[in-house]
Amino acid sequence: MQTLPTPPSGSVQIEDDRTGLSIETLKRAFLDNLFYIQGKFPALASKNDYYMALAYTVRDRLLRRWLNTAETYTNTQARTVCYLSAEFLMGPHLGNNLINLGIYDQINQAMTELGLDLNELLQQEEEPGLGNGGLGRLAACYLDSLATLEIPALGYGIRYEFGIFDQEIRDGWQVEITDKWLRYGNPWEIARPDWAVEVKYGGHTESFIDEHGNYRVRWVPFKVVKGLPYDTPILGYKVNTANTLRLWSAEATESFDFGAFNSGDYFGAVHQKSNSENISKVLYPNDEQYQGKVLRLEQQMFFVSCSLQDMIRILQMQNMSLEKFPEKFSVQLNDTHPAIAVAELMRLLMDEHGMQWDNAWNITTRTFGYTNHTLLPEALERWPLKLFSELLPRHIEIIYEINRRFLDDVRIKFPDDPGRLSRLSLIDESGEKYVRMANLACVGSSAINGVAALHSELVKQTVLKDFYDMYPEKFTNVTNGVTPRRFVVLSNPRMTSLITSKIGDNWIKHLDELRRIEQFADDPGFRYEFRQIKQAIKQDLANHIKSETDVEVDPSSLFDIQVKRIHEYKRQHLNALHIIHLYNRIKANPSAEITPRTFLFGGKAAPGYYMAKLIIKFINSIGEVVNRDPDVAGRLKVVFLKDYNVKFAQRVYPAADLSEQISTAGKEASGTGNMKFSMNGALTIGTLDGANVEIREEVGAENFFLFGLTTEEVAAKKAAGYRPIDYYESNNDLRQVIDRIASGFFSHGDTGLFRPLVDNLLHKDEYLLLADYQSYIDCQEQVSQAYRNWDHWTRMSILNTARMGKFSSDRSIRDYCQNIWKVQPVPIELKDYTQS
Ligand code: OAK
Repeated sequence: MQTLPTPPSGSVQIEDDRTGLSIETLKRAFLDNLFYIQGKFPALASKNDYYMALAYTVRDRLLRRWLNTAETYTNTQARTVCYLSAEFLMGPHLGNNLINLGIYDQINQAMTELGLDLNELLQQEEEPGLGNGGLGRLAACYLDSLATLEIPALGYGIRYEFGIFDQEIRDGWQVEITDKWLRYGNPWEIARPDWAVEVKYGGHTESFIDEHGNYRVRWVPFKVVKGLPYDTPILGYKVNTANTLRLWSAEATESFDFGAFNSGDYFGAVHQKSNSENISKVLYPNDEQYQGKVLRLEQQMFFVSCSLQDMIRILQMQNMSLEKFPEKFSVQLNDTHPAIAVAELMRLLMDEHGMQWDNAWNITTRTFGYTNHTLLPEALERWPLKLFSELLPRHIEIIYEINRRFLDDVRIKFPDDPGRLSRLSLIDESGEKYVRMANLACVGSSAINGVAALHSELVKQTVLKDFYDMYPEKFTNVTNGVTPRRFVVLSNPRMTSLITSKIGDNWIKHLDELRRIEQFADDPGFRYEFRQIKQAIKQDLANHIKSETDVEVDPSSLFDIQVKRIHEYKRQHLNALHIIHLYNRIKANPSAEITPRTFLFGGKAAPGYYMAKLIIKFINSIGEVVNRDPDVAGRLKVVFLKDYNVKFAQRVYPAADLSEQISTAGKEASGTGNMKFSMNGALTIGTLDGANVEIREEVGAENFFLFGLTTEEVAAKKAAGYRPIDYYESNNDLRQVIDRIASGFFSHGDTGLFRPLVDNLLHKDEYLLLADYQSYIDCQEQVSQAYRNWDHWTRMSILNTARMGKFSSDRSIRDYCQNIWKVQPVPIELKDYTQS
């Protein structure tokens, strides 16, 4: 074991300007950072300089907590959660840190006194968009809750140089722009070059017998890449705990390969360097769409190996034996992207640390938990065996051995069942051979969970059924949650103040306490204030829309919002069909009584997903016609807001009246946007899918607009040979809607543009839009009627907010801690270094 020098005693002197919270100190510290870090004086400073100076001022105030936390965890050898995720969609840090530090108001005042506008500075932050959507944002919410609950935790992922692309809309189409989020520097991270590690790829393996007579394997790689950790503090809400998000950046092992350089191969030397650095270059922008690219597998192996090596370093630094690995760490696999960790931990324990198979396997399986985030077959990761073996020759050997032993166990439990064996095998041998990552995750983990009650049941009945038969005890549910700090307190300060004025602020950490505002749902004064706040926020959003798109929307109209990734299963085009239905009604009868609505959409499409991109064009084309038709004026508006991201999400959720959660039943694993909307008082129109089911249970069926087929009905309809054309033929209204699209009405007479969409709906309709159409339209009519009764609508809205306690990510994290991770809080005492 590595012996480390005893650290020098004594403590750091931290100046008051780095910790002090008085307005005067904050102002002085801010100007100091502007001068000494940004190298600017006020007359020359840009908005970004001011943002950076403020960010450093806030970071200084985090550091003592961060270092105290690390010190406490080290001294107590605390059991730690390691959350392995290829994505962390953090969103802007500044506002969140102000909330969690409890200094939002002080900083606001300090900035005002300096003649600056805090809101403008908050808008200046370039958000780290290191994720695609739900899975990455969930990881970010979980880090917030882990810190708030004082649970020792590390988030491990990749420091992509380019995160999710920025979306522009040109002529109604999505255009992707690279996300250069690091271009002005990142004040929140600290590089830790001392803790860099190496990751191997390619080459071959050699076996040998060691000095104890044991069979051992040595891996001779083709290339080695260096992983450099960058740490970001994750502060909990009003606690001293500041955990760490550790993201790995890839570098060449030598910044120049001098061998190649001296032999005259200058190009080869530079090429090798840039090749290595490519590994952490860019986030793959596909959401729930598997792409078998070798660089993606390199990325997965990269962050997994770096992270596991880092855990071993931490264990050794704390003088703990490797045997203690599963007691020291509980490692959660966020979907199958990090599933290679099962084979990599085996390799590290056996090849690098001399452990025998049985012992290594016992440690490995006690360490991991696996969360499944989707049932979509196209998201299932399976690597072509050839590609996998070439890149990871040692891992494939280990996987074969895991498989051999596992299939022996299967044979004992299920004799004479070759079909089952081939379905459970880690290797798919039905045609071209593949390595099945979900199977590896299931065999190598002691717990497997879905992300909502319905989803966890479906996991057991469908994708992982054979594993459920084999290991029923491993399966459990943890319903997703979202952090109320970012998505209520920071996003909706006005509603936060109103609630706090009635019930105090305990609810921010104990969201169940929101129930206490139920008693005010019938109080006319409270209703009035609640509604006024919603109106004011809608006005703000309307101003924003006007400045972004030049479209005027009426803030007293019903704000009907669907923001999420664009995907056929999420059915943004069903929403669009409803808009056309309303439009047709007005055209047929210009004096028809229609509740005025503003339809807002936002979301990115995977760059290679043709149908999703066509749906964006479709929505924009409808908007173009509807927004300028004088017959419709004042009643319908359609806006697609570009570049939906966390920063924008925070503006949108509080402004919604109606939240569209309309996926085909059985397709949306959970959804988390549904929770954010409802917490902010929006009513949901939704199917019985994902967490909608539980949201409806909590808020009450009478406060939720339900429509559509159930999962069982969807399955039955498909099994019976679903024919969408029958719906088209038998429903006049639907036929008129589809015919309008097909006629070229929304495409300047071009009947070809939306043909693929129409043909798909009429002849395939995998996601059953036509089967759910009438139910959706009828339900939307109920929404329109309900919105006419302002008072009752506000009551329902208040009850939605009041009953969302279950969906705090604090509850999810408590569930994980109790049922899966078996980890306890470790409170952090704030040491005052300045006193010693
Ligand atoms: C992305 C890539 C591969 C597999 C799953 C995803 C993903 O983002 N899934 C989403 O995860 C969210 C968090 O659990 C859920 O709320 C969404 O329903 C699910 O689609």
